[in-house]
Amino acid sequence: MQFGVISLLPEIIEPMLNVGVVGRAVKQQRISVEFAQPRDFTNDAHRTVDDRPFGGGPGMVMKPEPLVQCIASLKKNLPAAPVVYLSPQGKPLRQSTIRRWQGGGSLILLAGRYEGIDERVIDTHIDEEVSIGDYVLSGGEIAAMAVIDAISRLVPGVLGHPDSALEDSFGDHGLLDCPHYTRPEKFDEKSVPAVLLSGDHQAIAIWRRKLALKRTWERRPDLLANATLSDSDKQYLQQLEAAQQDNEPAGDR
Ligand code: 9WO
Repeated sequence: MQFGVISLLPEIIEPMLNVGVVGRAVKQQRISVEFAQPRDFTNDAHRTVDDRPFGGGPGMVMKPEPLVQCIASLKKNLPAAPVVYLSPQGKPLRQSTIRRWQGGGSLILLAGRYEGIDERVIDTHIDEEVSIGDYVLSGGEIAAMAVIDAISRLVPGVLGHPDSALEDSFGDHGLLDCPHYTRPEKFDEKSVPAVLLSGDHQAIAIWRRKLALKRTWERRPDLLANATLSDSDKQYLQQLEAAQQDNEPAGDR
């Protein structure tokens, strides 16, 4: 997977390329990251990349010319890469988008600063504008890092266990993950659910599926609309709905 990243502050992103899952992927040459610096595409002595907003108001806007030249420069090596702008105004990022981008093999990420970028860059040079959540950061770098991390762990060979990328939250079924436990068996007066110690692999799989469904139903019911559900999954969800209608205390479900 080849990434191009446009940023005024690549120093924010660089450390992640040396550590953890992403660091290993870089060292194994399964991913690469090429940076483009907008200041390198200015002509004035001050290397100006921002300017005052037309119409007035506070803050500064990133000038279009250096950004468009950064995109063109990265496209020399990544001609087929979609160009993604990270912003709170973007469409919510989902695991399905991450999978699609990974499948494409290359991606250009534009991390903005200040109050944003000139809208005409978005109109004609950005393929997708995406948000990683409904909050405002001081720049797009942390959002770009989230995208690089999420894609990298899907690249073949990057994770040790080939199934571990598929089996977690959103992996194949589009549900939240079930709870996890490790030793000790008793901690803070709380025991590990007995089924997990039973050695009955089928009972464990059923228990995990139910807890994934219950959590998703409780915390993120919006995800159920697009989840892959079997008939017994649907039956269990109807059970949860019925119990709620009967006003059963949540702890009894
Ligand atoms: C700054 C600002 C200051 C005063 C009034 C309104 C304001 N809006 C912004 C703003 O949105 N700045 C952005 C900073 C411009 C684009 C890059 N920045 C950014 C990206 N902040 N947060 C993101 C982001 C990206 C993806 N998902 C969530 C947040």
